[in-house]
Amino acid sequence: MSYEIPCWYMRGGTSKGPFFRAADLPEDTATRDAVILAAMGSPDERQIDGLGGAKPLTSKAGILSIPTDGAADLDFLFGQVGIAEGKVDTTPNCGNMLAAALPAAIEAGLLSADEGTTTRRVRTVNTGVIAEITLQTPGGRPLYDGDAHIDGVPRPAAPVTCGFLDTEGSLSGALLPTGNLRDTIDGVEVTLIDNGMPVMLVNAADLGVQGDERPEALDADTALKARIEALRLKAGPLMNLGDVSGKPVPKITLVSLPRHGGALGTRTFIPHDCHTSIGVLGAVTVATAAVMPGTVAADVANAGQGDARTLSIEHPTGEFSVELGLAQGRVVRAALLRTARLLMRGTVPVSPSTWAGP
Ligand code: NQM
Repeated sequence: MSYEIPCWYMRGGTSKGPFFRAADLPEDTATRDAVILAAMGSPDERQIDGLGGAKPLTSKAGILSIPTDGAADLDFLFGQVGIAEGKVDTTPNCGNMLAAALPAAIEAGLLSADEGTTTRRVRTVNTGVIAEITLQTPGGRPLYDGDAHIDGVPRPAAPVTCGFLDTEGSLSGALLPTGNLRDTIDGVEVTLIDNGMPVMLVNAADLGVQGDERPEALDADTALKARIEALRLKAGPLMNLGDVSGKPVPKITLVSLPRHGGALGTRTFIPHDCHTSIGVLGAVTVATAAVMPGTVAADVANAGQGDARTLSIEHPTGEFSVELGLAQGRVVRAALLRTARLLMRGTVPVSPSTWAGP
């Protein structure tokens, strides 16, 4: 027996995946995950029998609902869908998929749009982080075509602006979970920080690389990847994340001097593959470290001055601009630009043996 689940397949920033309404999915978490895995074609390293794109950035899903506690206008539960692994991880945030959550909710009839522009508070249920998202909605419909360009997406599109407050310690409990601006793990100096995404920062030179290599070259360097994973496994418990061997956090960002006039150079592992750009809350966290003297990011960063700064984070396919607001030297606000697009709307047939249907 197979069931048809309504689905809105969206690009959000430099990621993409299906969005579902929570009410259309099984309530029980294990059964819900079995449905999502079946829809995505996991576990299978090619995801050949489903919607997944066989890479971490294209093996993601969003679940939408209207909160009843009034804390936000929309609840977005993010799922990082295992590729070869039959697991949906709802631990981390994803700021790229978040950029698509509001247009998806309007498409799905969960929320209505205002005339002209629509601003709503969207809560990422995974961590409780609330973002203020603004879309263009002429005629009360999400507009996708436009002139805004983000590196990592070939075509321009309508802007989606994302503002974050209160991202400190999203999963680690504190901005600096060890209380230190830098720690030493296996003789390597690292900064362990979480301003929306738990990240371990390492100077690329300390791992014997330049930090401007192509992602494919870094992915092919098995000795480097083994070293990074060994550091990450030790960083996990220090960041209050426990045993992270099967978890997608912390991410690892190799930092280096900027080469294109930006604030600093980055190569980010998520956590085993090198990102073709950088994640949204990953970029907010790296930018935050860059403005904090004493971190390994500050060593290489051109971090600017003042309480309102825009940091251009260089990455493999260009740059990511993060606007930071500081008060007494502390980052209290972050804002950035994304774009999103509806790629397909329809239904996805699934027949997980564990589900008796809607
Ligand atoms: O950091 C990739 C992405 C992400 C996550 C990852 C993200 C974020 O590019 O907020 O957006 O870090 O796995 O979508």
